[in-house]
Amino acid sequence: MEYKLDMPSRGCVAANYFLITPANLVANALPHFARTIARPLATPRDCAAKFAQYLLEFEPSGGSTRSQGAGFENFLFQLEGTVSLTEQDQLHSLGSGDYCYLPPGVEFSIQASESSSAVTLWTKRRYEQVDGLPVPAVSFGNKAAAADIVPPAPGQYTYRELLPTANPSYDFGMNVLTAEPGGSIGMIEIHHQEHGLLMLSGRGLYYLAGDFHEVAKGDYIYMAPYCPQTFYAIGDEAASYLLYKDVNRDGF
Ligand code: UGY
Ligand code: MN
Repeated sequence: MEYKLDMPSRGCVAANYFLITPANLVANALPHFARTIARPLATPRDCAAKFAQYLLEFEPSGGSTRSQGAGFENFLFQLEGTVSLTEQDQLHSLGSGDYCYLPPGVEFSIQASESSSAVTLWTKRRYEQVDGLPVPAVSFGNKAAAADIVPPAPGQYTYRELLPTANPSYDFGMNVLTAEPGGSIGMIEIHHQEHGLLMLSGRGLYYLAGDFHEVAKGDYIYMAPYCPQTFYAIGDEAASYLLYKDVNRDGF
């Protein structure tokens, strides 16, 4: 008897990319996080990724019970709600759109408030030190405060840099790319860097290594090095995504 799968999903895994939609996400736990659902997105487990990204979904008062991030540089981006983040005995509050970069050697603890849940995107990677360059400093910001940058033609979008990657001390960037409906990257990129991409708003068509995928808020895409890629915004609101990209290193 033929079994008909009654659960259509846009999620897929291909040779040099994968797409995970909200319908594909399963709940996981990470050590020393209480009342927290951790959802690994990219990790080095089954792809070339030299970084990892996790969605952390905190219940009220949920969060880490010990400091986190030892041995890595870490980037926290606040998607929903508010969390308290402690680093080097300093207490900070992260609300929607706030972010924080922590260099290797600076651990953190994170906790949602007693009254509401929160969602944070955690990115971590092993820092690639370069002789003669200092390690970046701790920094905080909000995506609304970053300046819009207009890329050269043929790009029909704008982007905001959350980390100043013109500074070669940084080995990755986190950019928010925004395109109005009809806007696009304007070319098929092929590059040695990898990407982790979280759709923040709107809809679009993602071209990945010969395939087209319709994407929307909440979708996650991992793109391996050299994955051909481009994006077209569709629908009736601006599409935007948060994009991890390794930068400033020679690939060895
Ligand atoms: O900078 C980039 O690599 C970026 N434009 N790629 C992308 O959005 N897929
Ligand atoms: Mn790219």
